[in-house]
Amino acid sequence: AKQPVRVLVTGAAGQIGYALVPMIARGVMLGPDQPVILHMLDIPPAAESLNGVKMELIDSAFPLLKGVIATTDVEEACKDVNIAVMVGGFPRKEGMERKDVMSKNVSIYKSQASALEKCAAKDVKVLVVANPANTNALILKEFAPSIPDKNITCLTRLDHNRALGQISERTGFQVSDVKNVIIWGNHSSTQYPDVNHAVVITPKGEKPVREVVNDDEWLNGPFITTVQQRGAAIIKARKLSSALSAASSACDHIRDWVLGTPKGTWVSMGVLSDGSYKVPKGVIYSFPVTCANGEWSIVQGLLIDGFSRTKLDATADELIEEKEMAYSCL
Ligand code: NAX
Repeated sequence: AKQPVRVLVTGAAGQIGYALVPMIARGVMLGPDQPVILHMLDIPPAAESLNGVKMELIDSAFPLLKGVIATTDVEEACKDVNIAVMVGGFPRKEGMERKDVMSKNVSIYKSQASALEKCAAKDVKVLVVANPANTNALILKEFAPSIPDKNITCLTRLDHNRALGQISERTGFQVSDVKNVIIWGNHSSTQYPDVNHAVVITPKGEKPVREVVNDDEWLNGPFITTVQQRGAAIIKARKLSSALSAASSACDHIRDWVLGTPKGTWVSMGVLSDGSYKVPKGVIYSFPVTCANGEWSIVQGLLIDGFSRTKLDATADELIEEKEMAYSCL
């Protein structure tokens, strides 16, 4: 039998946490034959609620779940974890300046980075979900220098999946037959959902999304804004932000990273830029990646046209600005 994998979820008493922990315990993240031990962290005001989540996990009698730790102690939560999904953060409240939210999250990510550095498994894989996700991941990287840069990522898979969903809805093809969209850049409204290399698997073979959709005006306009603004549309409809889709996408992100992407398929992940596609180095930027043997690599050699170039640069500019703002909060 396989040894259990220890998975940390921070902010586990929150909305996404509540959707995510049962998925992990059912094997959605790491596979149906991989036992797990869940480490759940939240802050003291949420301790009672966190304990309620633990009670429900016990009551679910998940066969793969070999243990549950629910704690408000960061170091206890991080102890020996192999996977860390960072969902906890400080939300933007009405009337708050961006800088104030940034400052709160910088201090959270700085201290949680130190705890991971000190207590987690040396090869821990980290996924930051909490916003501003790219910049929180960058701060985490800065303050956990012994964790390899390649092991620190942020979530843009939800945006990627939203793009697949929109193409599927528009064309009538199954979402599982649409692949290789790309989310470039920041997990924010400046992200660039790019379909220039995306394909649909049709009964007559793979066809470019542009050919199947056959409406560049829609692809260059409403498609992009719908994906960029989807989070706001969910809030409007549900009066709450995306939770089950965020949790599901976080599972997709880790599963593909650990178990590999299917041949001929790439996904989007926020990773440290190495300068590929003339993206400035030193920001966490969403790229198309393939994964094998537990490592991601940026897909190389894709053609970037003028329209795309402007959009890749605009979202990079925003990330540089966020980075400067974050550093000014340190
Ligand atoms: P909730 O407010 O429901 O839950 C957040 C939880 O984090 C709360 O239980 C809170 O007590 C806890 N928390 C706060 N500070 C903490 C700390 N220092 N350590 C541990 N836990 C702490 O928010 P939810 O809807 O679950 O969203 C969580 C985060 O995901 C938010 O930052 C949100 O903006 C972000 N999102 C990111 C997405 C992405 O694609 N990257 C999409 C969904 C989501 O909007």
